[in-house]
Amino acid sequence: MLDAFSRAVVTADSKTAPIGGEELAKLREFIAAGNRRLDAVNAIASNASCMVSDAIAGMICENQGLIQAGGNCYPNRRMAACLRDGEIVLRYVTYALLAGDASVLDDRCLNGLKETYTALGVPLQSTARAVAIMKAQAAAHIKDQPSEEFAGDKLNVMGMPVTDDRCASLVAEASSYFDRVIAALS
Ligand SMILES: CCC1=C(C)/C(=C/C2=NC(=C\c3[nH]c(/C=C4\NC(=O)[C@H](C)[C@H]4CC)c(C)c3CCC(=O)O)/C(CCC(=O)O)=C2C)NC1=O
Repeated sequence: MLDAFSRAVVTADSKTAPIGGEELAKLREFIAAGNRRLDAVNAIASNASCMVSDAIAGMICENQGLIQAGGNCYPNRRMAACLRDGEIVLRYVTYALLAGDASVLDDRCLNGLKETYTALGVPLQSTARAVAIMKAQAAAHIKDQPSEEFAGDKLNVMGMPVTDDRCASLVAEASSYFDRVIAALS
C-alpha cells in the first residue's frame, strides 16, 4: 500500500533517479491542499452509512427483482452482505482519497473481487450501479452541496469553508477511485 509520498519514492527508485522538480512540485501541491483533502475525507466518512443505504436502496428501486426470491439481495442475509459490501467499497475509496493513491483500494478491496462476485452470482452491473450512485453522492458531499431534492430530510451540509472551485480536483480524484471500482467489475 502506497501514498502520494511513498509512490513518488517507488517511482523514482524504479528509475534509479533522485526525487526531481516535478515530483516535488506535485507533493508540494498535495501538502498545500492537505486540509481540503482531510475535509473531503471527513465529508464522505461522516455521511457514509446514509450514502450506502441510499445507494443500495436506489439500485434496488431500479431493479426490484433483486429482492425477490432468486434475486441476489434475497433473503435478508444477502441484503446484509450487499449493504456490507457497499460500506467496504466506500471505506476503501475513502482510504485511497486520504492517501492520494489507489493502491490500498486495488490491493485490499478490488483484487479478486470480480472473480468472487462471479463465483457467487453477485450481479456486477447492479453493483456498478450502486457504486455510481455513491460516486455522485461523494461529489456532492466533497463540494458540500448535497441536493435537497435527493436528500430530503436527511440533508446534511457540513458547513466547510468553501473554495471558488469547490475542490474540483478532489472531486475528480474521488470520482477516479469510484471509476476504478466500476472498471474492476466490468
Ligand atoms: C475487504 C474487501 C472485501 C470485499 C470487497 C468483500 C466482498 C465479498 N462479498 C461477498 C458476498 C456478497 N456480496 C453481495 C453483494 C451484492 N449482491 C447484490 O445483488 C448487489 C448488487 C450487491 C451489493 C451492492 C452479496 C449478496 C453477497 C452474498 C452472496 C451469497 O452468499 O450468495 C463475499 C463472499 C463472502 C461473504 O458472503 O461474506 C465477499 C468476499 N469481502 C471482503 O473482505
